[in-house]
Parts: sequence; structure tokens; C-alpha cells
Amino acid sequence: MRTVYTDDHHLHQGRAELYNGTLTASFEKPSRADMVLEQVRAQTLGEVLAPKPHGLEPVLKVHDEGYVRFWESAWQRWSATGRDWDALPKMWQVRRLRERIPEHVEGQLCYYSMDAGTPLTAGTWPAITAAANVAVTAADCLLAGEKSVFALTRPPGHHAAYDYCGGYCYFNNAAIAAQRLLDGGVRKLAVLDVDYHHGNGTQDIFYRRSDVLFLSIHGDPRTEYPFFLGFADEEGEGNGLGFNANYPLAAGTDVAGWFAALEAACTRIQAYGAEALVVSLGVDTYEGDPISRFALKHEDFIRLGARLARLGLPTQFCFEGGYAVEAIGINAVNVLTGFEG
Ligand code: Q9C
Ligand code: ZN
Repeated sequence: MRTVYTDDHHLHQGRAELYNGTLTASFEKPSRADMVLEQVRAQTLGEVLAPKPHGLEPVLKVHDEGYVRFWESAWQRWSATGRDWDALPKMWQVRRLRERIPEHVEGQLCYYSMDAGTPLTAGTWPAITAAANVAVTAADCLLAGEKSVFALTRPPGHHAAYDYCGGYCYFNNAAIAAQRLLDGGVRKLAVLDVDYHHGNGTQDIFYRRSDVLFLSIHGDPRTEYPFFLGFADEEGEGNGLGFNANYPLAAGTDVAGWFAALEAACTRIQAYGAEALVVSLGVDTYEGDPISRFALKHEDFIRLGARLARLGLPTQFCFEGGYAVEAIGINAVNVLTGFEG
């Protein structure tokens, strides 16, 4: 399987996020993708190719134009106010506050954010546009007839919704890839999110559509981030009713419980009649992950890949979360080698 990758992700390097009530060094850091690339090479997964530039058109198909344009100029506007530190939102547009876009860049960052885990840095824009190009270039590999492809995207994307960022995510790489596949002729597509955290952004983008079945296996939002989405009764709306499936699992769920949910999700994908699959591949389900509470071991990731292969679908993997940096390369690439059999 080929991997699409660029070093441009290094340009995005957040300094801190709010964690346990304290400004803490960002868990989402460049070494994460470096470790995955290292394992892609060590396990000789296949060729590594650079993304092609695709401009903003594929991004604007799944995100609000105002949101995208905000990111385009945000660092320049923020740094022009004399601040050279990363920006983090310090408030949110909660219940009964006016849903008005502020004029000041700092207010706009608050308006377009759902948490304080997604800093605006000097290199955020070039990195997130590069990640979108990685997602699109990988989708084009599937459209050209490859059976599977790995988009080594960083920063991750699945918490990014139509018009807000959060959870280390800015542009929704998996949604951008999914839309590219649909525009390239795929009629019914499944997006399966196996990251520890609910893929609220991807759900948001496709919630009213029947051409994408979105499924997510994740820590129960009763106790886990992102708290406000990811419950089992979210089944889609309008044309999308019946095309959204959440599998929340209690924090601490064991490996057997996790694979039972995967089995249910696979059955659903098959019943839907998907013609292609996009996998939001987070490996923060690992037993050693510092911010998550599932218990998968290295070998369980091989089993995950093998199960997905049995669906028999052209499959694009998009890298998402995973914070046990020394293990994420092994875990992510285990899924891919398990898939290849
Ligand atoms: N300070 C992914 O795995 N934690 N994101 C709190 C606010 C958020 C995880 C962030 C965890 C997000 C892609
Ligand atoms: Zn996650």
C-alpha cells in the first residue's frame, strides 16, 4: 500500500493546550507523524509519495467559506496585533450568546473553536492545507484503481466540523477525502472512525446526507471528550436519517468489547452496500495512550486491519489521533499490514 506524506506538517507545532486545568505541552506534536513514517519505512509498507497541490476547492466542498478564509489570514492578523505566541480561544459562543461573527481576529478564533486544544500557530495554515492535499492525493490513488492507500495526515481532522475546529483538528481530512471519492464516481461511501474520540466533525459534515454512512466507535461522551456529541441515538437527520451510527463504549471497555462494536459496524457497512471505505485511523485506543482509556495491544491493531480487509472494499486510511508517541508508528502500521494480509 502506498503512503501519501509531506514534511510540511512540521510547520504546525502548537506550544500548549489546556489539560487538567493547566497549560500543558501539546500532545499533538510533529514527532507523532515522524514515528508513523519511520514505521512505514521500517515495515516496508510501500512507496511514499508526496501530495499534489489541489488548492482550496476540495476543502470548500466540506467546510464553510468564512471558516476557511479565517484560517487563511488568521496568523498574519494575530501576529500583526504584536503577539508572537500561539493564540488559543479564551471563550466560546455558548447558549444564548449572540451567534455573530466578531470583527477582531481573537473573537473570530473563539467563534470558530470548540475547545482550547487547537492553537493558531505561525505554520498552521501551510500545514493544514498540506494535510488536505495529502487526503485528496490519496483519494485520487483509490480512484485510479489502487485497492488501498494511507494518507499520513497531520494535524488530524475528525473533530473539525463544517465551521469549527477542535480537538487538535482544523480541516477534516477524512471528510475531504470522502467528498473527493464521491465526486470521482463513488456512489455510496462509508466513513468508519476508530479513533478513541467520537468523530464529531465528520458526523456534523455528513449528518443530513445519505451518500455517506458515518460510523464511529469511541469512548462514551457521558464521560469522554468531546462530551456533547457521539451518543447512540444520533442516527442522522432528513435525507441522512439512518446513515449515522455511533458505538459509544464505556471508558475502560476491554478488547473483546471493542471488537464486538467493530463487528457491528462492519455488518452495518456491508448492509449499506458501500462501494468504498474511508477509515479515520486513530490509534489512541492503545492501552498505553496517555489521554484515553481503551486497552488495545500492538497485535490487536493487526486484527483490526485484517477485519477491515474482509469488507473487500477499496479503502483509504486517514491518520487521526494517538499520543503514546513511541508506539503509534507500530500501532498504525500494524493496521495497514494487517489489512494487506
Ligand atoms: N484542551 C484526537 O484524538 N482533549 N483528538 C482536550 C482541549 C482533547 C483528541 C482538548 C482530545 C482530542 C484527534
Ligand atoms: Zn482521538
